[in-house]
Amino acid sequence: MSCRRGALIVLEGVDKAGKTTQCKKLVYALQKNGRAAEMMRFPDRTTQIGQLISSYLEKKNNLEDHTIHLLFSANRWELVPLMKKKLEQGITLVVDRYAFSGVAFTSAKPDFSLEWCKNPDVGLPKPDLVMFLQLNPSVAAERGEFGTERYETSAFQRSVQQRFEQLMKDPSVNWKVIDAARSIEVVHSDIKVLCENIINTSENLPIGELWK
Ligand code: ADP
Ligand code: 2DT
Repeated sequence: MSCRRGALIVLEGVDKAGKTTQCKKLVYALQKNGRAAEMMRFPDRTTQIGQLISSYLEKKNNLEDHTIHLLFSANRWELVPLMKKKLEQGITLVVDRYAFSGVAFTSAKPDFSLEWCKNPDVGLPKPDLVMFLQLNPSVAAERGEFGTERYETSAFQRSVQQRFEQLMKDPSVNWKVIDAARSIEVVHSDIKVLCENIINTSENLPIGELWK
């Protein structure tokens, strides 16, 4: 007898858009409604590859730009067997950043095309829903200072935002843009409705392949 699968739900957006806050609230709300749900985040800094990525982000090591891009992708691929297993067990996965961040951040660097950046992630489990938390950089700035990690500057974040906008033109991905300038609770209730719907509509569908 086949069990209904969980949904693969991704939250994307620039720094301080509220991704982590909303992922946690969503998982809690789904669980409270009796749904099996778990949070994941990329990069997953706990694996060996993840530790290499983490020291790169903390500027403790320097890696060549193509190399770090491929490591971010490898960090997703190494988690794919676990993700598939959980989805097949009926667990909904709420993921803080995915391949879209991978492409948006690397392609914001000079001389990287969107196409080259997408390639290593082609064939990953395709999210049933990708919510983009849209936030104006000036509002993001009011949410506190940038940290000290790599990429945490407003000029770089503006380029990342432009790359996300290009990625969102792709109709093969189920994008939903969420106005993240509203209160945490208002954003949460929008997200919850979208997710309850997608969990119901994807439970009998096979897991898709990203960008294929
Ligand atoms: P991200 O994961 O996108 O970087 P976070 O969820 O860590 O963002 O939130 C960044 C900061 O902004 C945190 O201090 C958080 O409490 C605050 N924050 C998140 N959502 C909102 C919101 N809708 N309105 C105001 N502040 C918010
Ligand atoms: P946080 O852990 O604060 O989300 O920061 N990034 C992320 C990439 O450059 N490529 C990727 O594939 C992913 C998933 C975005 C993580 C930083 O790493 C960037 C910010």
